[in-house]
Amino acid sequence: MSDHAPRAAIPSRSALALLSLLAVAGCAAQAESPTPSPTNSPPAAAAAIQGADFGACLANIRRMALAQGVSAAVADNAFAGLTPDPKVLDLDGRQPEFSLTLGRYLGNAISAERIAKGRQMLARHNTLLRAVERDYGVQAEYLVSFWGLESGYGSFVGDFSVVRSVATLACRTRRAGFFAGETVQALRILGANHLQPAQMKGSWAGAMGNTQFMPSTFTAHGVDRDGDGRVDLWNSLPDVFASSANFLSKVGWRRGQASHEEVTLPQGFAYDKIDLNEERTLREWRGLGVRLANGGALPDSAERAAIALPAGHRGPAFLMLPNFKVVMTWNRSVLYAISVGALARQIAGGPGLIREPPAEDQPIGREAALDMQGRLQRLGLYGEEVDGMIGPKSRASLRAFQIRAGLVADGHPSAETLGRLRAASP
Ligand SMILES: [Ca+2]
Repeated sequence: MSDHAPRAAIPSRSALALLSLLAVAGCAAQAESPTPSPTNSPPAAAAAIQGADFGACLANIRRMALAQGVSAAVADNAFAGLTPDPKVLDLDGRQPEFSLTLGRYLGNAISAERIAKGRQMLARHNTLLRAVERDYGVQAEYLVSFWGLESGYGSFVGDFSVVRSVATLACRTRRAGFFAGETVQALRILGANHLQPAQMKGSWAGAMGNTQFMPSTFTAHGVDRDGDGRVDLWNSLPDVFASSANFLSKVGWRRGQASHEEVTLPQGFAYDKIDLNEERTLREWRGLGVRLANGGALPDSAERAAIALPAGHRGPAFLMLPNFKVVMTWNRSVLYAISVGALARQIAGGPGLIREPPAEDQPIGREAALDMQGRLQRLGLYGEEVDGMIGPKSRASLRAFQIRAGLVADGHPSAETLGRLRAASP
């Protein structure tokens, strides 16, 4: 996942977070063309923050922090002897080489063990979870699901110094503006919650605690549920669940609703009606022959939703309900959002996927994506930049090719479609 504000969490280097990082490409493949990151500062703005050296950069951030009410004592204590962290820069420089398929992503995110532990946690913390659910309207199983996906129920929360990580990223990368802001927020957290910098641990990119909140999400949405006078996302489960629920409720969570439903599409379905931005009412989808995957009818409702086919027409189809978009505010990856809903459902005792992703689905690497775009371009079907990122324009071009070749026009770069494309455009 890339650093889209206002996302709650960005990747730690824990196993799942690595998965989430890899999902950036998956996200781009499923969702939208890679959005220009709002965190890339224009060069002049970055230079103004970064100054001549690390010390000058910290002095600039200190000035910003003091203007936002951080005390000089807190800033000086946090910045004393601070040096850039080379490990953070190394991890930041690594780019994902391929996007994960739905099958691989879900296999990594939702193990039998994670479901079992989630059910245990739901039972163990039931009173607290139900009280938070009552107050914020976010179902307990979703709170547990986010917790499981973000930190393995608190088992991996990151061991990097958050202040050092975000200051390093502010002072040594192109995302100076975003991470300078995160550094200021990290200092505010230290001051408001009476923490020592060494106690504030997180992922290499500054995501903290059981919820893996970035500092700005922490200050905007953190809740002191247990009433001890500080927000503690590392050790207090009341604070953890209430903060997650508060974030989700503020970005529009609809009380009691699921984030997605698995559906089936009828024979001969016009797959070109499907894209992440192609919303129709449930009534219209019902009229087009879409049914719940368990065989039930879709409700005759004016609620609008799009359908996702993250593994193409041979894989499962998902009706993305309004709460799906809320989950994508937390993390802008379609595969992450599907995982949150699928894990929540199973934690609550519901079924897994009814239709499994096709086993032969292969991840598309950057090289293969470049190759695909080049071939579509030579066929006159693709007029955009050949950039190795599969977004809506690439999918639309691939659909045009599939229609021409008599294939199902799902826009999915399956092995079959890519094989036909290679034959058609040597
Ligand atoms: Ca507290």
